[in-house]
Amino acid sequence: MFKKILIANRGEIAVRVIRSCRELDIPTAAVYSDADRHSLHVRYADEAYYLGPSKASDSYLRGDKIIEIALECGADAIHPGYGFLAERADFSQACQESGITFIGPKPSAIAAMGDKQVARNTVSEAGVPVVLGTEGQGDLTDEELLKIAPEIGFPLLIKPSAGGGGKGMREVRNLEEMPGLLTASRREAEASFGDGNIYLEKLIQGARHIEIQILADQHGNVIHLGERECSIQRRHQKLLEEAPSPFIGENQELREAMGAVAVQAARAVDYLNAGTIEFLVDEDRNYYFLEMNTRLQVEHPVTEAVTGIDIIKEQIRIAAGQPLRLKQEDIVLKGWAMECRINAEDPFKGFMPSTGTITQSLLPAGPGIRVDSGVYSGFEISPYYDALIAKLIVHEETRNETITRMKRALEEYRVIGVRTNIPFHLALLEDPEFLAGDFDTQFIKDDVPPFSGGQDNQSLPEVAALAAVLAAHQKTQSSAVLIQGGRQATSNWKWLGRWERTTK
Ligand code: MV4
Repeated sequence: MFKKILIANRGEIAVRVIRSCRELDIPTAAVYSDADRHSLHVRYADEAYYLGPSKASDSYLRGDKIIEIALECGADAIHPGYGFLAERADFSQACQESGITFIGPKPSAIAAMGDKQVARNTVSEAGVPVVLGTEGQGDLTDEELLKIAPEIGFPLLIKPSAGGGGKGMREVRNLEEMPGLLTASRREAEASFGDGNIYLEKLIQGARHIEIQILADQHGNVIHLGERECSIQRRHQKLLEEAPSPFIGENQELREAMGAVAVQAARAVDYLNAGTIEFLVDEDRNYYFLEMNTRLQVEHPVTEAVTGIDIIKEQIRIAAGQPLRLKQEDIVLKGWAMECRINAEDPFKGFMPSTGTITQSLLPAGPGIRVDSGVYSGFEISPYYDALIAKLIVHEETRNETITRMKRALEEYRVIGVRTNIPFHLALLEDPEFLAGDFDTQFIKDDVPPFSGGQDNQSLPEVAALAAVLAAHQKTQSSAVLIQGGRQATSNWKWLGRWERTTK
């Protein structure tokens, strides 16, 4: 086993990794930037080393400096978490060359899946279904793409090879508008990724985003841990995830088929460690490989809840060369889990980031509740990193019971000092279509009130219902903010309780 693990990340995920290391009795080293001097991951780790200024490019993206620190402090492994250096083949390579174990896949697998065209070709050759498009044709010019487009058919999507996360993607409805969209997509891809290559795919309408968690060890064992439903997104940012998917539900046959295909896709790139295969699933239950995330994912806890597996411990054991102790038939899904991402942002103002000091953070608790938080009362949220401050994960027997428990937990949750998206989640959990499990990736339409900001829309009945929930919660939050000042912090609870009893 490793002598010491350096965690090349920050926030809730760094804390999460430290917890698993503790339970495995492995000492931890944290790294931090100026803005993170007082962060939770720095407090929880056995040692902490300063990286540099707050900007990610001067701190958490400094792979050279991180490897230097690891060598100096005697860490023999690095856990990258998600984001930052997690999917950089060159960083995985540099670790290897320095004699440090990168807790993740090999550089070759990261690179193969990082190029979306290479990924499509590779998995498609291994028999994995992909959406009809330009696979197997290499990088094409605009002239060639315009010629192929009618064969694929409209509407279609232009996607950047180096993409992911929807950046540079363009929807094309007809040949006439295509030349301009090709230019725009290439320009955005070049600016975002330094790679202007693009390819085409037929647009799948009304699709869900369902992903399969994979574990692969160094002894040729590859298993899957079932699916996660990730269709609830806004501008390609996931907001709520659940396991299992209500679309798959009791359909064990579909789950096993998608799981087997995900294992095939992982094997096609000689995958190692934890990874996720993303699928688009259409209304007729056809599923298509979208991309593979060669890292631990934000939403991994919902899979942990329904499988009972600590995915990070498994990652560490795999990286240390241990064989998986679980076989596919040992994986049994139990109950239902849901995760709400708690972001410091204002859902009433176009989800604008909200920064400042969290004067009070009161976490929900009780049966089936898990909060993975990177903040605490007194913590200052800086504008340098993403808005995720915590993940609220709930586990219960059925989907309905999970939703009831999640609503209870969200109502218990108090964050004072910054705005959060808790009211958004409360409203979502009242939505009839969400409750029925009837939604796709277009479900959150941010051009529609009440989340569009500003416009008056109270005349629409469904929007009025949403707005009522929001208003109630917003009032409790603003009253809490009103009374936050000075030394009165301890009386906030009482005050709030009294306020709620008299006004609700
Ligand atoms: C698609 C698609 C429909 N058809 N590809 C968005 C991000 C990138 N990973 C791929 N994405 C999509 N690719 C075809 N052929 C719809 C999306 C998509 C989407 C996918 C997953 C989750 C949320 C999404 C939101 C909008 C569009």
